[in-house]
Amino acid sequence: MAAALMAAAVALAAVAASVAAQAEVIAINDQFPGPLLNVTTNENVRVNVQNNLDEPLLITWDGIQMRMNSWQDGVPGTNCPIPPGWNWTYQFQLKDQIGSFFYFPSLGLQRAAGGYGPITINNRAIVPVPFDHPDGDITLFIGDWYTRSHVELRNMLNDGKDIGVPDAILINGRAPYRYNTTLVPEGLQYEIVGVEPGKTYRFRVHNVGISTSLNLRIQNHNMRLVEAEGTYTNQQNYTNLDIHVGQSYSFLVTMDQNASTDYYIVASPRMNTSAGAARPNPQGSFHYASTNITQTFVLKNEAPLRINGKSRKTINRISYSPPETPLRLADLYNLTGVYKTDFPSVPNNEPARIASSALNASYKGFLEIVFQNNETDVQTYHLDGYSFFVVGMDYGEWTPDKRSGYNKWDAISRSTTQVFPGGWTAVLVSLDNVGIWNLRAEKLDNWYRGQEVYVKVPDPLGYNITEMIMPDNALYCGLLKERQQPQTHQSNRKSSQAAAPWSARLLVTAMLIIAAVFFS
Ligand SMILES: *[C@@H]1O[C@H](CO)[C@@H](O)[C@H](O)[C@H]1NC(C)=O
Ligand SMILES: *[C@@H]1O[C@H](CO)[C@@H](O)[C@H](O)[C@H]1NC(C)=O
Ligand SMILES: *[C@@H]1O[C@H](CO)[C@@H](O)[C@H](O)[C@H]1NC(C)=O
Ligand SMILES: *[C@@H]1O[C@H](CO)[C@@H](O)[C@H](O)[C@H]1NC(C)=O
Ligand SMILES: *[C@@H]1O[C@H](CO)[C@@H](O)[C@H](O)[C@H]1NC(C)=O
Ligand SMILES: *[C@@H]1O[C@H](CO)[C@@H](O)[C@H](O)[C@H]1NC(C)=O
Ligand SMILES: *[C@@H]1O[C@H](CO)[C@@H](O)[C@H](O)[C@H]1NC(C)=O
Ligand SMILES: *[C@@H]1O[C@H](CO)[C@@H](O)[C@H](O)[C@H]1NC(C)=O
Ligand SMILES: *[C@@H]1O[C@H](CO)[C@@H](O)[C@H](O)[C@H]1NC(C)=O
Ligand SMILES: *[C@@H]1O[C@H](CO)[C@@H](O)[C@H](O)[C@H]1NC(C)=O
Ligand SMILES: *[C@H]1O[C@H](CO)[C@@H](O)[C@H](O)[C@H]1NC(C)=O
Repeated sequence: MAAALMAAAVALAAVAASVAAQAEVIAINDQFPGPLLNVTTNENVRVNVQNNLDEPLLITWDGIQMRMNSWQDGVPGTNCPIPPGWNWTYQFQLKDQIGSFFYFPSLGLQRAAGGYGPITINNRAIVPVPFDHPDGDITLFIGDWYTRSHVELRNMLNDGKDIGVPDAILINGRAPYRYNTTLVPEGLQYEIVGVEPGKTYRFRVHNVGISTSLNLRIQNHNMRLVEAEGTYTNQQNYTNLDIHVGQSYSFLVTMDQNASTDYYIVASPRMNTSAGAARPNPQGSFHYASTNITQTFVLKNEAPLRINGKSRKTINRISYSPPETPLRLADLYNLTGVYKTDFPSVPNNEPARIASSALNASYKGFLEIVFQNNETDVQTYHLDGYSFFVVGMDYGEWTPDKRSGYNKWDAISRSTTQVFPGGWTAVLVSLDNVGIWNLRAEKLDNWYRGQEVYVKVPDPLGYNITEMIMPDNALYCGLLKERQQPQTHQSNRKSSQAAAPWSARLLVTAMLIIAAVFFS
């Protein structure tokens, strides 16, 4: 007999009813969540993205490092948006990475409508994994959900309004199980995960929501944490774990309970979190503690500030505004005036302003970033192009003497970290990846309102030596739009039949067709 795990995402108020109504979501190859990109370390990946939305699109690869190749990062600082009806082929190598990641649309709050899917990078067969091969692999996307469309949410933010509280928590795009007949209306489709007694499964869990930290548990089952965003951890057991927006974890779960009943998988909102979250430890590799810090950025976020009558989010009083010309392209074409590398590296009390400003970092340096959260809710920050060592976290104001309390031995290396309310988080980054890299708030509404900055890591040797050259198919826009050749395209939903997933081992090829579909 096989027990089932039922996703009992907790409904947030009695509004789950609206989830039952058909919602327009961004689907990939007609799927929501999108298809798995199942790849192996060092493989070359080619993904053709066909944009069948009626708005511009970029897909970004959360946690994939794009070594020396920010051209493929899929954020507006490095790539021109793929116009509606056009397709664009991403091509990159998965250098030395393993683990559980995800892709998502990076523009205009589109992730609030879906458009995300899993990326699994497997070890090469000869590389040992620090646990027995699990009997199965299960991906869970958890996240809050608004019944308003991403366009409505975007308009609210543009008008300076708050988007309010979410309407539901979804697991794998599905509504909650009817755990309470008052809270959850009947007839909703919920997620069921079929499992067999005695077997051990690897659960890869991603919080792809907009703004809510979630607590995950599997009724009566132990969750053994084994991976956080590409790093194997010291294996610790949890009955539940907080997963903040944008974070990814893998757990091993053994089906050791009575198989004659089903068990809930519960993702419930954490409105008020404590620092008692996971402090996982990696299998140590890089000796970060013996390296001297060469540069420090202290980045402080504050409650939304009004700038030009609009409610904006800031870091060090700058609310980022993406220029129409990607920063990386502006540099390549020697265009001045597109952005400045004058982002303040420490907090200040200047009047808040909207600007296209980047942080200047030096290649081969060893960077300390301190995130200071001056707000009353948890923040999460993600850095593209790197993983960083999370060496310290505490309440109160960071001061240089806090360095003496850093974890110098076994800090976790990951790409997304939480920063607790009124607290700080310190991370160390070895700047070994040339390019222009997005450092962003993972909470979508904050990100959209300017809580991000690009970190420029220039190559002192120049273009085409350490850094890869611009790909032939790069799109042009903004000040460079005259260079863009028109694209002939066949935009049709039928082409999703052609979505051949994987072919050769070394060159993994995928086609992602992004479209808005009605999903019930
Ligand atoms: C992913 O690829 C690995 C290695 O090739 C394979 O063992 C595994 O079965 C694949 N998983 C899925 C879900 O296709
Ligand atoms: C269902 O939720 C309602 C509203 O929160 C609550 O009053 C009720 O006790 C719950 N029912 C059960 C069986 O938990
Ligand atoms: C975690 O639980 C498993 C059984 O599920 C046990 O074998 C293991 O020793 C536990 N690990 C720790 C660190 O407690
Ligand atoms: C499993 O649960 C069923 C129903 O509650 C019960 O009859 C059975 O004895 C239980 N089995 C074990 C091994 O506990
Ligand atoms: C770090 O700085 C200390 C003191 O300035 C110096 O003695 C040490 O050699 C440096 N370490 C490295 C790895 O450069
Ligand atoms: C930009 O400037 C560099 C250095 O002066 C020069 O080598 C390069 O050709 C220029 N690029 C363009 C596109 O003009
Ligand atoms: C940025 O850093 C590079 C290399 O470290 C340096 O050459 C350049 O002058 C810096 N630019 C600014 C504006 O600080
Ligand atoms: C925000 O910063 C001010 C000034 O440093 C400080 O007084 C206040 O306690 C901070 N609030 C939080 C929540 O961090
Ligand atoms: C890049 O370098 C390679 C090898 O030196 C050379 O063949 C190629 O023409 C260069 N490409 C560009 C765009 O500079
Ligand atoms: C993608 O664009 C290329 C180049 O413009 C074109 O040849 C191809 O037909 C397009 N593919 C689809 C599916 O539209
Ligand atoms: C959570 O919120 C409650 C009241 O809303 C407050 O008393 C408490 O200090 C908060 N805890 C944290 C860790 O922010």
